[in-house]
Amino acid sequence: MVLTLYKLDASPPVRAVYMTIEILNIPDVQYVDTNLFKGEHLTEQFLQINPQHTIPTLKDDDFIVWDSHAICGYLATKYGKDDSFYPTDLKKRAIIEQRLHFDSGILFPTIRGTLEPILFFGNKNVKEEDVKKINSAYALIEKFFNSQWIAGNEITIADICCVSSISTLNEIIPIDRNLYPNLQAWLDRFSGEDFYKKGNEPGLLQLSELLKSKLAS
Ligand SMILES: N[C@@H](CCC(=O)N[C@@H](CS)C(=O)NCC(=O)O)C(=O)O
Repeated sequence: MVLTLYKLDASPPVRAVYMTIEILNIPDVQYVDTNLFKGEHLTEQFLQINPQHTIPTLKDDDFIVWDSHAICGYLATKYGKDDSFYPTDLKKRAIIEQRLHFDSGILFPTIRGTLEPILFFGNKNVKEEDVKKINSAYALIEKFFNSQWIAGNEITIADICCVSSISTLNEIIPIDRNLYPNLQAWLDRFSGEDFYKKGNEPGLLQLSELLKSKLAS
């Protein structure tokens, strides 16, 4: 059985999958660079694999799935020693799904809407409307916390998917600790974790440096 992940290290949803792979200790994943800046996601070969032309995309033998949330759920279910990382309990699972949809529907579109004009179309600043969207996303998620992790007392795929996005937004508009103390405390909780250091920080740094260079050029 061979797992292949089509990826670009700087991509937030790819980093969510990296962290999931680290947490689950999945060995022998093959990584295939798919450079969006060179249009490698639009080749006939990649479109055969994923007609939506997004990364991350996972191939597990002849089974293919894309979207980080679906991939993390698949890997957690297949490789988790127990179900704590993606609980099957009805209500725990429902809260996790809500956080994942928040990531898909609010956090990631905010990142994409803010960064695409800068990284791909030559814009030289973060638009005021995007600053507002980012702060409004922070204000919403701040109210989600009633436990240590984002969907309960144990770390789940909801934390992993949301932190790849929130750590990215934090590079664009730093979180104001006074306004969003729960969010900042949650983000700080990851900094000592090996899976975060290996799975998120290198790609986050790449993206942050790319952003700075585009804004300065
Ligand atoms: N909801 C998707 C978003 C995936 C996505 O849009 N990835 C970006 C890179 S960060 C991409 O592949 N963009 C190329 C395209 O949409 O053509 C996920 O969580 O995987």
